[in-house]
Amino acid sequence: MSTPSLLILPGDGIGPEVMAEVVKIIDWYGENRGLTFDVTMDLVGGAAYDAHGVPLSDETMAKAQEVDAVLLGAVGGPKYDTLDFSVKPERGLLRLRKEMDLFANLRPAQCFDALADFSSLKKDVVAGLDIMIVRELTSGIYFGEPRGIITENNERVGINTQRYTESEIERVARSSFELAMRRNRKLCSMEKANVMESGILWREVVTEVGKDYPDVALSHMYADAGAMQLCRWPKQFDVIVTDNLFGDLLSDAAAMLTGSLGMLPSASLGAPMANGRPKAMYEPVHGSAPDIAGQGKANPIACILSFAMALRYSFDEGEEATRLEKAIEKVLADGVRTADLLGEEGATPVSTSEMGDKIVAALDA
Ligand code: GGG
Repeated sequence: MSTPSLLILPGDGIGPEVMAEVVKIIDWYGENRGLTFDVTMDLVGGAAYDAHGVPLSDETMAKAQEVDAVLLGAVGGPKYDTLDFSVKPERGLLRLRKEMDLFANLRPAQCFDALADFSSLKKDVVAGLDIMIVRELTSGIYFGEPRGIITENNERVGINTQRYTESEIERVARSSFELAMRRNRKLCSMEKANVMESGILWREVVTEVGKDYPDVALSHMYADAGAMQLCRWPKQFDVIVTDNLFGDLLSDAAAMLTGSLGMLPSASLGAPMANGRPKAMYEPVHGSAPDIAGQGKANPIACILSFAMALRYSFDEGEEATRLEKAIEKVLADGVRTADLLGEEGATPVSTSEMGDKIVAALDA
């Protein structure tokens, strides 16, 4: 088999810092497990805007379509706040998701034992938590037309449109049922069918797809009630499927059940390529965190866990993914913590790069 190809787009803010730690892990796999990757580094977001005047060049987009997987850090930052929306850093990320057609964004929220005490919730609420949120990623209010800021009756009006076709709902529902079949056969679909037309259609289509999966216990919840239940007793869920916007909000909330937003990885998957593997991009759920960028404070675990997801879903290296997850578990069990995993008066945190080094050392052990 030819060497698997990986396009790395570190992006902005803490993106390059956390990605530097993933590169150490990739090097470790090459040196110790004979697992080498054909790695290309490129620009996305504000970094691409600074270099090329666009948040994602056509050349980079073409590369992303060719490789076996894309690994992205984070995009955005206050420096770009006043730019026209068409060239904002986030548009680079949205273009990748849309043009690669990465419709199923898997966001696992798992609470490592060592962090169960640290979560903002009671230990029995989060200990052993292992849920999967599937966020639809290529449609909904992020992409619906019309959109824009217009002037009407002498005042400006901001417009976004929530729009879902049956086929868009159907394919993400089917992926979620398939996932549920490989897990605990339980799927909860979240929308706002009480107040939104798209929510009514969402519920109808998910119910219809569910008829093909009689072994999966399907439930429906309004997304606001789902947010409350996630905080109250998250272990009632296994797989959650929801739309683009609700998925973004619910997964950030779920991150805090694991201890920190710095712990949540993601895999954005599309249709299978010629080799049978899905088109894929992996990225931490967190953004560019400009407030701590360049200070060595960022937690690289979400980005490293995203690489573990790439090993599992794109490179058929499930055992190596588990090896990496166990190394992270060991480091956390040893009490190693970046600042986000310590309370205000906690012990001294390690830096981003020290956390990466500790994980490499745990892989060595
Ligand atoms: N690593 C994820 C990231 O950089 N997120 C920033 C962002 O622009 N997110 C848009 C969204 O997913 O809603």
